[in-house]
Amino acid sequence: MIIYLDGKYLPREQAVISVFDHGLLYGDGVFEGIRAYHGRVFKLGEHLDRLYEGARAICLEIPVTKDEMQEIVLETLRRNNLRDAYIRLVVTRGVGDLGLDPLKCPRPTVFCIAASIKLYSDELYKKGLEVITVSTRRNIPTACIPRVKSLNYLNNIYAKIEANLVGVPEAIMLNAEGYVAEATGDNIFIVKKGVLITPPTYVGLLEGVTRNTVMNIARGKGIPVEEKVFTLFDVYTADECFLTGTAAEIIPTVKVDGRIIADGQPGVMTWELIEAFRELTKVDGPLIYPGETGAK
Ligand code: PXG
Repeated sequence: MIIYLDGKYLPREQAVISVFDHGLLYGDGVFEGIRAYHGRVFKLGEHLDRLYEGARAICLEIPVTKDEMQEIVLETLRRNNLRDAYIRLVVTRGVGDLGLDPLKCPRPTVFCIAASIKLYSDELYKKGLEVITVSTRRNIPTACIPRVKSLNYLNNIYAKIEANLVGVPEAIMLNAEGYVAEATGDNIFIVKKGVLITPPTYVGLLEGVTRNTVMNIARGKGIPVEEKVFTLFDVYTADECFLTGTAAEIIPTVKVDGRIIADGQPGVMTWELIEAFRELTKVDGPLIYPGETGAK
């Protein structure tokens, strides 16, 4: 495995960073999880936009341009001979002293890992997921800003631990007011009377690239889409429910807090969106190996 780290492509054993890196000491930094499908990097522009916006919000100046970063992602994939992959792109505040002041960190650390991916099983997509709501609330937008995909994931990890403890793979998190926000690493959608509904970003959530893609696909199909605040009541009484994220793509959710959603089967609209999403992964994004046509 070859990893990009601060200007170099290094074997895995040599791709190491300092114990004084503030990404490690304080979770000070931003990251992206990106997928490559069929020799193309899906929604790469959208992921890079989010990375650079998050960096700007935390006053972190990324030492490479967006174009250079795109090339870093593509070259890391090429060096690892990958066409289908999960890509982790990370920019930390860099090495500083033991104080938390970011001004003491002269140079951000940039690294990119490309690996093959572990997925939810095909069976889980057919059967649908069981999730619970957890007591850990999503970060309030006036504290650790949920729209920044920062290295501070402890709050979501608390939620994941609660899910692990009862043996379900994901957890729904509410915001401080009790409105549905998202899952620990996925956004949430419900379908009610033919309308596709997801919480607006001001509820306090990450504006997922998959979330936006799904809303665009739905609008293109003439499905009414609403960004609307809702509660667990709306989830329990939904006609369909699913989660979206780069890793999970679109995963039907059929049981929430022990309540069976509708008839307990993945919904018709959910499947329609999954199929359209999978088609889009064949044609969207820059080619990793120029001259190829993408989908085999
Ligand atoms: N909400 C949160 C809190 C996330 O971390 C998403 C939504 C979905 O966003 P995208 O852009 O991927 O549609 C995420 C992203 C994992 C893992 O291993 C998942 C994320 C981040 C880090 C790890 O499951 N999800």
